Amino acid sequence: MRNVSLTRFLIEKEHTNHLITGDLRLLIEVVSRACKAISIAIGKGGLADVLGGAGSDNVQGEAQKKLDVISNEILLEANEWGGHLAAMASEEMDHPYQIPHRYPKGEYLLLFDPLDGSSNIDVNVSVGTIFSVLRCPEGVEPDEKAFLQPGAQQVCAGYAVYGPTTLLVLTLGDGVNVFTLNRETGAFHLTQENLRIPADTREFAINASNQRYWEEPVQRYIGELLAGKEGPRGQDFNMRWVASMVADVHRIMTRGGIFMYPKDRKDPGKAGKLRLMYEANPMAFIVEQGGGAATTGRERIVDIQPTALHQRVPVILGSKNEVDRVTGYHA
Ligand code: AHM
Ligand code: MG
Repeated sequence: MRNVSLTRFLIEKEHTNHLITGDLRLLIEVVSRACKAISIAIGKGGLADVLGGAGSDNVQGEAQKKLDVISNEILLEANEWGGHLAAMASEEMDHPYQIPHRYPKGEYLLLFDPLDGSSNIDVNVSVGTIFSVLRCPEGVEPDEKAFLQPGAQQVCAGYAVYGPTTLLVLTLGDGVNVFTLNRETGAFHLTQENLRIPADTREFAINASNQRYWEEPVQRYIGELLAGKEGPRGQDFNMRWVASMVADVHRIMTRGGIFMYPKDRKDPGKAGKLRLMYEANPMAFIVEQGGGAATTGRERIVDIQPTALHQRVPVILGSKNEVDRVTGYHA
């Protein structure tokens, strides 16, 4: 493969393909630098006293880890002064973050889950950052309402995985590309082009401890997979659950599979566990760009008209034929 840095890749997308604006290129570069800084902070672990809880809760009432707060601050500080953003929103902040008056403003809205899977941090298992980019409608104040656009309007989405290697997986709406951080030079380099998810799979990911709360279509689907060779599918299936969405999705991007955090009856006030705007939408965009599918069981995730910044949705994504099958069971 030709040796292409993220910088060169983005410049070619801007000048040769005219796919992105200079501001969007700057935005992605800045986010990638923030991910590098987060990767370094995570890598220090116990040496820098960054593990453990922060002693605070986020807007969804979940206990924040120190690294949740650190990662959120890294992303805010990196992105606030460059003039490419109108506002930012994060899993860790109740309301959108407005660009301080002393800095220029741009046309994009950036949303992120700064450290996804952070319950895995203290046990040294992969975590990641998920982000989504929208355009702020012209002449509109970048308040919470401006963010409430269907995922189909994303202009870019990506995630970083902080695992044995640090990866940045990116879509600009023309396929999915993977960049690996060279820890010696500090640059991201293109290592996989145009990732494609196999349409069929024998691997599924779901938190089976919630089984008693699942709805009928999911009970049926998982029951059939578990029945294996002797069941209606006539073949055995394998199961994986990292409990870091970035790691589970990245496995699916690499070798196929289906990931489900479906609607369940555990908490009638919640439609699912994962958040639409900065988890489900960016991952759905990436998975669809890789030839996979992403639905709630009832509709395509990126078609949902959001009603709140932190709203939750059921998520079923991955290999197309399996996602279509479960979605069909809901019909
Ligand atoms: P987080 O954003 O607070 O880390 O929560 C999201 C995570 C996902 O990464 C993962 O798929 C899921 O929660 C795991 O949930 P569970 O602990 O119920 O298995
Ligand atoms: Mg998350």
